[in-house]
Amino acid sequence: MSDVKVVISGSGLSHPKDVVTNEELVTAFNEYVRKFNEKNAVEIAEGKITALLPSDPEFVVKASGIKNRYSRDKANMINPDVMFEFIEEGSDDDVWIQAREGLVAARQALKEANKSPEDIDAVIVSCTHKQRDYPSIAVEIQNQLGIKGFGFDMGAACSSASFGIQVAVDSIKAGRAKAILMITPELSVGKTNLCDRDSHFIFGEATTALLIERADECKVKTAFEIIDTHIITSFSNNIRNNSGAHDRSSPSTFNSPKKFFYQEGRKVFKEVTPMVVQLITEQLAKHGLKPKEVKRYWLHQANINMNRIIAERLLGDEYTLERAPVVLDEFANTAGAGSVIAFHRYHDAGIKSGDYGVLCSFGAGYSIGFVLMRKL
Ligand code: CO8
Repeated sequence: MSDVKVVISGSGLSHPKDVVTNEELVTAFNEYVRKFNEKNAVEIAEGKITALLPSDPEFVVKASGIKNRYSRDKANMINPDVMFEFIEEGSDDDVWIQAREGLVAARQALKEANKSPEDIDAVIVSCTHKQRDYPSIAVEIQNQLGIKGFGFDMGAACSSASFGIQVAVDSIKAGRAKAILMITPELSVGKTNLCDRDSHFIFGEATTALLIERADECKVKTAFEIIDTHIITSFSNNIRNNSGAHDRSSPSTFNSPKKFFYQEGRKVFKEVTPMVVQLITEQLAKHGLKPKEVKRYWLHQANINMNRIIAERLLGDEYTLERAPVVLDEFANTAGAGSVIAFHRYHDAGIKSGDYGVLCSFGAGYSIGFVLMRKL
């Protein structure tokens, strides 16, 4: 690989305006449960159907750190007779919501980097779910911004952003682009089973954008040089979603709960936590760095207890929320966008020139992505 230096010179964040609190979500869920149990009282008494158990806002905060999430369709999300978020597709001539959110975040990133669309050669959309198969969301955003060059969609579930960063860095180092917008527009609620007690509270919606470019093209002094990226995957069924190309061709699975996100949350917690600590520690060692020498960790935002354990193992007695900030309380789990939201919100205060930061995401696959940066 060439010795071209690559930086992140801008970031952006957009999200729907409606906030759904745990209390609102749980009230709707519990009313859904009450109605379900009432409707199926006879079968439940005969042991043919298992009664549903209620959810609890205190459990949600304690088990996950989540207090609120942003929604695009709050009314239906907390309507016990609907329990779903509807998003209008629009006509083929409209710019669809995933691209519109991406445009908002992308324009913020361009502004922070003091760049215009003419300076950009490529758009990568890397996220968990696409609103449609094609034309790709990236090409739609590219078209709206008037960017020449190329755009494509990719994804690695919760690790989508860090995997997207690696692809962008590699493309720039290979000379295929000077500057790339890497966008993570997550529409997670559509794949959240709001009738499932174990997971109804987990996800919220947000979109992030990063402007990644050659250091010698960078116009701002506040950028972060990307020193290293590393991605790994290891197959696991513990986080899964069986929706895909054959959704409409199999009546037997059409309404299956497996078309939504489902997981063995405890197993994920136990298995992924040590993998993340090991990967970060090993990658830092390759650069002669100890975990405590990293000023800030922008970790994937799935679970506050998981993040605390990872950060405590890395930072020991130096662990504070300032060193590994959390945005779960406001956003919930926003899949691939979480670590970039943490970066976007917490990359200025307390970080000076020369300081190291690590962005690390982890999730379904399993997939883990590591990005080591140093502030210019
Ligand atoms: N209310 C009240 N009680 C509950 C609830 C609830 N809603 N849910 C479970 N309980 C009860 C259980 O019944 C259990 O009771 P008992 O002890 O009597 O059996 C008790 O609470 C404990 O249950 P759990 O063991 O399941 O609870 P945990 O403490 O493990 O917390 C979590 C559950 C929060 C799910 C936790 O395991 C977790 O967050 N794990 C990490 C998972 C993770 O990081 N997953 C990554 C997912 S994101 C990702 O990879 C991207 C995927 C793509 C995005 C898709 C977008 C839709």
